[in-house]
Amino acid sequence: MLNKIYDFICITIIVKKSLKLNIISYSQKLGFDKIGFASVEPFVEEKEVFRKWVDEGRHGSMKYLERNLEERFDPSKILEGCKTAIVLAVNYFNPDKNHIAKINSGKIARYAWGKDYHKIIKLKLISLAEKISEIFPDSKNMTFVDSGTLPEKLLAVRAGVGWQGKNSLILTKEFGSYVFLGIILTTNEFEPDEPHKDFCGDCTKCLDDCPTSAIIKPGLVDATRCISYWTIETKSYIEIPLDIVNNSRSRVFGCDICQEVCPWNRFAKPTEETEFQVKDNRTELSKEFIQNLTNEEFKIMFKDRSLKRIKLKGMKRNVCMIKE
Ligand code: B12
Ligand code: SF4
Ligand code: SF4
Repeated sequence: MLNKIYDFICITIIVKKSLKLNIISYSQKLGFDKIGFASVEPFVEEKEVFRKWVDEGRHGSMKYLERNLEERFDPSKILEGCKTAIVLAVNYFNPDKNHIAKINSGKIARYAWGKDYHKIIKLKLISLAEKISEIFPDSKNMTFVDSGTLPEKLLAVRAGVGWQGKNSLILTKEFGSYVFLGIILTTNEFEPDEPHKDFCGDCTKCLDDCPTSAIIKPGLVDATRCISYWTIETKSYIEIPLDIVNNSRSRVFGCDICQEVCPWNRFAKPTEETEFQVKDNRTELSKEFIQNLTNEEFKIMFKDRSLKRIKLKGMKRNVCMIKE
């Protein structure tokens, strides 16, 4: 009798492992570069760090971050019966020799060189979620990318996808920090992976080199001091503060400085995702080009790119960031 129970347990473990491998291999077929599985216990301490960050107003005008605090740090409150968070990462790195923009030109952050990642990652996540439903017909699955709903970076660390660097971003040994994250919450239980170890060591390069001192302590960014926030998240009629403009290093849309200085990004490899290849060779935009751009041209040119988010008005406002 005991032997039979033992055999049953062994078979169950083997079947579970092989189904997990099945999901991993399907994720690779879809073009995900990394995958990890995390349990979904609430993040208790991190919730308090986040609450304080919001209370101090460091989220600026991103009001969506004030909502649903309890759900955000407890995935089972978002998906009833949730057992696992599957964390996916896609490398989006494109090499570029000119980190410094040409005179009278503004740099676009790397994440916006190809097509808008939100749609591309979402479609991949949906395909993977469908595969999970096929294998586990009783499971419920939800997909997330860059949503206000979940702490994607904390889940990525717990799932062993990467560690949270002092610049607050997820770093991977294979691709550095130029990876997008996507999450699937599922009611199916998968064996969790080991959380990722921290490999920042004594390095403080990102803290030292952030031009606006936005990294207020290791792992925590004050959005209201961050160039990325000012050039992407704020309404076009809001003037960018002078001390941010004066230290802009000609970043006209987003900012990559705390990633460009990171030693781990020496290991970044070009992305294999065709949708993230550089479009029209536009990694920077000249002041003159932006000033002469019409609404129609802007709409056509940036139709499927992240830049369209700020509209032409936002782009023209951001011209103040371009140094002569
Ligand atoms: C709001 C937001 C922003 C804001 C605020 C950024 C920030 N760092 O908080 C702004 C607009 C500034 C921004 C900018 C960028 N963003 Co953004 N952003 C988000 C979003 C939606 C939420 C992040 C958040 O919750 N911030 C609030 C702070 C308080 O939370 P936190 O950073 O996780 O901080 C926790 C840790 O500090 C931890 N903690 C506590 N103590 C300690 C101690 C140590 C040592 C450590 C390491 C951690 C730690 O607890 C905190 C609270 O939970 C996420 C998607 C998501 N849902 O997670 C994308 C996301 C983080 N963004 C992303 C990207 C690509 C960017 C940019 C690179 C874009 C660009 N090139 O301009 C920049 C990078 C700027 C930077 N250095 O962070 C990617 C990052 C991918 C990656 N490899 O990590 C994400 C994950 C979107 C995605 N799905 O891919 N972003
Ligand atoms: S994105 Fe730029 S401004 Fe924001 S923390 Fe990094 S280096 Fe500083
Ligand atoms: S620059 Fe140094 S401290 Fe900052 S994220 Fe990279 S390794 Fe960590």
